[in-house]
Amino acid sequence: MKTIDVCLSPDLMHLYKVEDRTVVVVDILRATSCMVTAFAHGVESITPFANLDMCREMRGQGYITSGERDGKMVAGFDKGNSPFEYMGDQVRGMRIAFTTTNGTQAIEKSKGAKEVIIGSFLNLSAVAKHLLFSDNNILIVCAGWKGKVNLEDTLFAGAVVEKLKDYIQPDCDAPLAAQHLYNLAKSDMVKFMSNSSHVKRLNRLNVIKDIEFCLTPDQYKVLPKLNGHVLTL
Ligand code: 3SL
Repeated sequence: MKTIDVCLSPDLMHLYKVEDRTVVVVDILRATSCMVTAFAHGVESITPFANLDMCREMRGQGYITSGERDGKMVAGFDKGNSPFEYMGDQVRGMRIAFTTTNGTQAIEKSKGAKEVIIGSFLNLSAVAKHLLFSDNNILIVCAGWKGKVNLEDTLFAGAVVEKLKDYIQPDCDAPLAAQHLYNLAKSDMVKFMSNSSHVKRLNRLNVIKDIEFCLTPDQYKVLPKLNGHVLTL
């Protein structure tokens, strides 16, 4: 039986061997939710950057620049980090250079994996289906917040474990903890999340509708994958 593990913070990546695994990178609030939304609305590619200045340099090269630092849109960038900025025809056919406080850092640390895919509640079933039919062992990498563990990414990891529980073997206790947490939260994830640190942070920035949307499962069927340094479908 293939195995699943959950890396609860990118700062713990040194504990995991990724060469033989499919890595699912998740940053529910809000980087990977934005990426999934953008692909569902026809974006051509997203190039993730850990470094802000490298991302900014792409602006004159046929890319739109997107992302945030500490939740706020970067001055001079074209777009911020709300999924509602990546809907409709506003991104169709575009190439996006994207940098965020945690999400794109987690992608950077996952390079070197056999396969890197992008997960969110918005494409939860597409992620689970892909993992089910792949032979690779699985590692879910939670973006967290500046090295600290967060609830929302852990809940997503738990949702994947719950969906695949009859077909996978947990590698340690993190998948089991995440699964228990998800089962406690699943009947009302918005309520469960109301005291979480990032929800409080985002509430201060007035983005309540982003939180509700990002916690809604299965809005889209797309599955972004990393090819070299670029995310495509
Ligand atoms: O850290 C990230 O990658 C972001 O998703 C954080 S925020 O939701 O935009 O604050």
